[in-house]
Amino acid sequence: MSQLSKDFLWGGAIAANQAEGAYNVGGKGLSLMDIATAGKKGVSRHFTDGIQDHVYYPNHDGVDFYHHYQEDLAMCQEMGFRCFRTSIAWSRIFPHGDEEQPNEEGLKFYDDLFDEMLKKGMQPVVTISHYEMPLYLVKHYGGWANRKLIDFYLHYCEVIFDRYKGKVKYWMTFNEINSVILMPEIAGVLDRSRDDFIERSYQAAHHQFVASSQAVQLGHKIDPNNKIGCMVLTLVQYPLTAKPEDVELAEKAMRMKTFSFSDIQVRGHYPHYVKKHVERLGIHVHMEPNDLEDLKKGCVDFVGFSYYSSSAASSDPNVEKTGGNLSSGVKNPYLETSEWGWQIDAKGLRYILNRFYERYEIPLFIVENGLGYNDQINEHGYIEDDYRIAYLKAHIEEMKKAILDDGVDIIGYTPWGCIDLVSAGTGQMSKRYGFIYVDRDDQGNGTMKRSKKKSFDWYKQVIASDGEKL
Ligand code: BGP
Repeated sequence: MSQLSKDFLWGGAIAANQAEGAYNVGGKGLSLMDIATAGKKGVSRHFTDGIQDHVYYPNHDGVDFYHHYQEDLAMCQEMGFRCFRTSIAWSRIFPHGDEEQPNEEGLKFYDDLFDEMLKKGMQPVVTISHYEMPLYLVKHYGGWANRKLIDFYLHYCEVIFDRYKGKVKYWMTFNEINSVILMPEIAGVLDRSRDDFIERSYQAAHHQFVASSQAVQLGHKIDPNNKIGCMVLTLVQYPLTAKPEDVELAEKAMRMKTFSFSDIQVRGHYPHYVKKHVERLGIHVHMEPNDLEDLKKGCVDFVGFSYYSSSAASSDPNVEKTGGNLSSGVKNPYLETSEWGWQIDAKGLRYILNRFYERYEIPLFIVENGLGYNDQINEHGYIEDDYRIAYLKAHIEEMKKAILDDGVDIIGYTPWGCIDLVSAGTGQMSKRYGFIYVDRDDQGNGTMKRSKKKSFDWYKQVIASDGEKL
């Protein structure tokens, strides 16, 4: 038997700032991402102070999910989605982030969106903050380095937990929480030239951990049915050779870049190796008396994570480095590489699923996985994305082995960018992930018309057969 259970949550994932567009509609304030995705470098470019009039920002329009969601969800329903992952744009609910009263128009938008999902048989899976903190909090408070952010975030959480009670059950507190250290700008910690940049980044991380643990407690109090997870970017690294130094380096990278974040959120305390690391950095992270108690009380219910690629670790400084999602590993000669230099490794998914599960023994949720590709339309106006089908098929096969052969408990699978959207890393449309094509290019031309790629019908049969027909 190679079918998965009927309640396995097959679906897809997007994020507000990369899909919704309508960046200044409905009372929405500016978010940090509204000034960060212009040009070719996406989130890694320098953050400007505000909108530059002469620059085109692809995510200001996104794929206009804000106005197209009914049509988009109808297509997802046709594929048989049982869940749909998106995020709430914090700045739609609190345009500045520090207000007392929420913006009713923003709340109403997500009410309608979640109602539409439920009507179409999809469980909403909601990321509370997917890189989209209000810009005002960055400019006036210094982002997450400021402790006040905990209260603002908690107030936001309280409002949305109350409002969407009974509609949303699955939540994640911060998208790829490791980005707070790997790319602190995403948490509003700016200015790398300052001496205290690293200290502020670790302080910001501590604040996010405390905020997440308080949000978990609050979410459970408001609705005991809520399932609240962390969301970690998995940076799988293998030793390049069997040389003990390489093994040691790979293990260290796994610990520091991936497990340190999930360890804190799942186990509720700072692990010994993180304490040592902070000590070695010679920085001081300020903690309030109840912080450690909060971490303990606010352990997450599941581990949500993204997985795209893996890399290798080598003690040889001359070995070629590889690209990847905030990865700093070296090239693995046994793997193929995507157009953007991300190494493709389906077996790495089974590996990380097993590592997580043996470590924590709580349910896992694969909330991002997929292949970014510059799709070309053929002479019949169709996209034959066999490369995407091959990528997803191989990953689903490994996921199935983890479930059926290894006994790992997995809630669901939501491939990233199920509808084409603006890439976070490049800030452009041309790095596409979708089953659904959106007619929009990097310069902002196109009708926004939706159409099915070949992978659309393929994924539909995967879901209809409970993962049997790949
Ligand atoms: C993850 C982010 C997503 C998404 C994805 C793909 O890090 O959570 O927002 O963008 O990576 O990355 P990219 O858009 O750079 O191809």
